Amino acid sequence: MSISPAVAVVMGSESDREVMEQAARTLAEFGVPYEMRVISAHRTPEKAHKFGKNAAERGLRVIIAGAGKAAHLAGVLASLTTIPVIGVPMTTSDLGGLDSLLSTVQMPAGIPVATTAIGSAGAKNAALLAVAILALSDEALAVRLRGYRATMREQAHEADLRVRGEIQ
Ligand code: RP5
Repeated sequence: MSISPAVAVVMGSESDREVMEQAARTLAEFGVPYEMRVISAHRTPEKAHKFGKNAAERGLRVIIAGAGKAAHLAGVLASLTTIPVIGVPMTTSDLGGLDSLLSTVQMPAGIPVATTAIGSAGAKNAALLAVAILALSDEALAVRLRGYRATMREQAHEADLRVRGEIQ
């Protein structure tokens, strides 16, 4: 029996896949069941509508939506569900992702989209934010998240010692 996904990692195009894999890898690291989908707000609007409408009853708890350029995917999905939507703006060749960032972050009042940094760092942080949301009602996951932060803190401390020449 397959475990039903708690998080959906949705992207507007397969060209977003490499970046959005970063979100998927991070969710996998934390043992969070997820699904990956290519759903476009403008190329497959009916599919986007159906996906957003059915998200909650399918048991999804968080949607991560990555898109580029006129990046309305996260906003469209957020308009169709009350589960939290995290938008990841893709880097673009013409405008460096500023187009995606503004399209994702500038939601008018009423329908929120939690927007991350542009590109891979944003995809990773979207997954970590999804983990933090799920960890509110999952103590085992909260313990893993605290462990992740502790490891990061330790690595940063070691880097400090290295640049100060105190360790190799
Ligand atoms: C958006 O347009 C996608 O999210 C992608 O980032 C961008 C370009 O898509 P392709 O033309 O590469 O399919 O819908």
